[in-house]
Amino acid sequence: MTDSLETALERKNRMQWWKEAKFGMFIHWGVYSLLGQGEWVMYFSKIPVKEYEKLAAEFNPEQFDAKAWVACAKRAGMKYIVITAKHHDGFAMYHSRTDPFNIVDASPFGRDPLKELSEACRVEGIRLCFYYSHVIDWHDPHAIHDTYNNLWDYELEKKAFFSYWNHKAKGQIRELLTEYGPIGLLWFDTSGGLSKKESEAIVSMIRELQPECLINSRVSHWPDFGDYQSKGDNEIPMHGEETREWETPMTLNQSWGYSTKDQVWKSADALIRKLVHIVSKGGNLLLNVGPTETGVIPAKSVERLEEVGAWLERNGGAVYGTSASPFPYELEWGAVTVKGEMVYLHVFNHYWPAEELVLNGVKNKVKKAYLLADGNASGLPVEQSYHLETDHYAMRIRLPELPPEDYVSVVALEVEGGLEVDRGFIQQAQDAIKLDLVLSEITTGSGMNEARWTFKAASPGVFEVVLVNFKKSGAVWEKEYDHEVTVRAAGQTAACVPKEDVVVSDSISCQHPYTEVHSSIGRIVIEQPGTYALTLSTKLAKPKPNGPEIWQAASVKLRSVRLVQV
Ligand code: JFZ
Repeated sequence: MTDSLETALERKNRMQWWKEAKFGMFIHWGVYSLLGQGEWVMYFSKIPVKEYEKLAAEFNPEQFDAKAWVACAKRAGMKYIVITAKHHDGFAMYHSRTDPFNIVDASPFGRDPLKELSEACRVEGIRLCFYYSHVIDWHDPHAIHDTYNNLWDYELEKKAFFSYWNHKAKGQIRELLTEYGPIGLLWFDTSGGLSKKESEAIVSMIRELQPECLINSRVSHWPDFGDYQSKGDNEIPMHGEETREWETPMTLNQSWGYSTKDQVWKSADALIRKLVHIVSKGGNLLLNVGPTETGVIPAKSVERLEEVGAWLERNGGAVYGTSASPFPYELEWGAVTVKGEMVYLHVFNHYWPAEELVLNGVKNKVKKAYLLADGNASGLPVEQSYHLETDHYAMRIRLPELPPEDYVSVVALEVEGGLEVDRGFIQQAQDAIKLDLVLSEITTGSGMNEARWTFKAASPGVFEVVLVNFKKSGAVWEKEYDHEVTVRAAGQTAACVPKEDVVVSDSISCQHPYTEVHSSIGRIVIEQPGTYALTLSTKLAKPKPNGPEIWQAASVKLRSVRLVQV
């Protein structure tokens, strides 16, 4: 049965465990770990298949311990594991009878690590899932991708796609779904060039073999196929960018497969902030480890995962099983998650306010506020008010002088009837007015597009108009911003050719290979509190394209306009 035939309820039920889980472990592990240069080494170094097979014959990860890996994931607070069953190099990390290029038949290891992981996951109640590179395969002479093929051993003209597709690809997917117990999800990848018909064939086979197994968007032809969207690597979407379930696949450093050189590790602080930020936007975090050639998860990865897990041990109730923040913008001081009548304010410690936290737009009564760390004991004073003339709901929560937690401290609110907020773009106290592009009304013109928002200013004053872009490493800024950008609001105009005025080093929603860049467009004065329109004219105000990848791979991505009170 293909996806088009099933009901929304069937899909919702299948997704339930994944939506509640929020946090999973990604594992990139293979023969490439021997070289310590990441999982694309065969492609970048054009290693001939015969040479790569000799490398496989040296692969003997004798320190591999499935129970230890599952225990690491569990201590980290992760609820599922997605491991590379076969990456682009074509080497199967399990005993495949479809193709002899696998860890049992083509390496001295002789064991089936996925079988051992399957048992360890079953015992610990962790869902086992598989990554499978279904289109790219640099070992097989007939695999064809629209961009990344092994043309140093093989000639494109001599490739016969279906002899790969109907044998190795479909055969191995069948093996993974019939020999390793219940599989939580199949994580397909880089499907460029796969036809809709063949994508549907894979989906039908999966639904037939394991109807409960989830499928990610990279099976291809999303959103016609797939249960949820895998964003681009390390990509966190803007508010409102996703209308379906989604996840951010994220590296702990900047590599997926084991890399001896890459020591650019995200701190535990950054990881916990990014986790709650992603969950507050309604997504899952799939956080990666790249085990070594001996089968060990790098110590720096384990250290960070243990810190994240310790925090989740105390604060997981504000993460697992929660829903997204109803505010349609990021909050400078942290993130909001919701579960029934409970609202969790995840305050980043470096924004812990001197006296009180202000959160505007909460319409209903807060029955009780307390620090999650103290349990129901602390009882924090809450003041709520409504200002008729500006239709503005204000709330102030008095906090202790110091945050109780490491990195992120959670303020729990019990809200009568569940949280209701002003869903407009309102001014938060310590915060800029943030207008995400995907929540604007975009009219496309000949080249220049126009994005339009309405926002509510509570406190008049002078506002810096700031453009927020994510710039991909290697992108040429001037090539994208080769034109004047115009912002109009409150009867005033600010215009300039945007420059890379500020590069934000610790952005909450931007990761390698992008950096967050702020550009000042000028200033506007808001004389009176009230509701205003803002229009932004620029070539980069493009409506979200249909194919997810195009959006994710843009060299400069316009994210939002911010009005920062000066
Ligand atoms: C792919 C793989 O090529 C890579 O080795 C790793 O497994 C990663 C998780 O997935 O890389 C991608 C695929 C898609 C995007 C970016 C990197 N994208 O859509 O932006």
